[in-house]
Amino acid sequence: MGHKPTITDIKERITQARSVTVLTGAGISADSGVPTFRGADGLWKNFRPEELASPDAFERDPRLVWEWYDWRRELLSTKTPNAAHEALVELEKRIADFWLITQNVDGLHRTAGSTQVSEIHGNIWKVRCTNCGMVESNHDVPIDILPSCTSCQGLLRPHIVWFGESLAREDLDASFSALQNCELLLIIGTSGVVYPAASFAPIAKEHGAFVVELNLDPTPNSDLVDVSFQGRARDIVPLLVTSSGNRG
Ligand code: BJW
Ligand code: ZN
Repeated sequence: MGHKPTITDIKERITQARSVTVLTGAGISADSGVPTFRGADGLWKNFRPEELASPDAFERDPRLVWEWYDWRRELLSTKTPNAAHEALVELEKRIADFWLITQNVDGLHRTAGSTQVSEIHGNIWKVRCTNCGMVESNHDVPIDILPSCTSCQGLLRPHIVWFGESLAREDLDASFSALQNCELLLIIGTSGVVYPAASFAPIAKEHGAFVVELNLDPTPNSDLVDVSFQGRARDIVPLLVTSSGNRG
């Protein structure tokens, strides 16, 4: 029935909404110059994911895994949030009931100023002791390889959720609550293949949310969502969510 909703239609819906949840992936940071995971120049290109982003890989060769993370931290240290990150900060201020779920570990949402956010795959600027479990911020570039715990000398690992590891209970609880209670879910720049985040669109849909997807390309979720826009995050997100997006 009717035409495909336009960006202006969705902007209107978002303006009217009391509760909005946003799910982001690597595509939103691509516009800050951060490589994605599965793109042509993605981070996995020269490695299979299970070779680096798994507990087994770290046990087998912690030095190799830390070198990969050190390289990514160095790359990230030069990157800053873009207009899409900034638009979501404005949205958080405007919407009474707002939650941002990000799969990104780069911390750019918090750097931009978002506070109501679950970093469900962790944060590359935090380390965790494999012996005593202590978590702390670490911004060293380069980082000492292999880094060790200041309180027990145990081996530190990135505070990141690897394949086969469970997400933190509190992040899952916050995410499910936000997905089940939102009027509108906005999904930005994720390929939608990694679980549990890949199930978030169907969960919100089942609970009655209007689901909007924004990606450069179609995804496995494109048929399920209410409307799918193709474009770059930094161009489209400001049009969808900011008051200044009205003009022009
Ligand atoms: C743009 C753009 C622009 C580009 N503008 N868009 C079968 C069923 C269910 C589950 C499983 C299963 N088999 C295995 C599993 C479990 C596994 C899983 O899902 N595997 C799949 C690959 C099948 N999941 C897990 O293990 C999770 N844990 C878990 O399930 O625990 C319970 C359990 C335990 C044991 C057994 C079974 C269950 C944990 C997953 C953690 C994933 N972590 C990673 C790596 C972190 C390491 C690190 O960063 O250092 O997180 S994987 C990697 O993918 C990273 C990302 O957060 C995540 C998602 O990627 P994302 O963000 O979607 O990026 P891309 O690159 O894939 O896509 C970018 C998109 O942007 C593209 O679509 C572009 O088009 C678009 N784009 N530029 C707009 N400018
Ligand atoms: Zn320790």
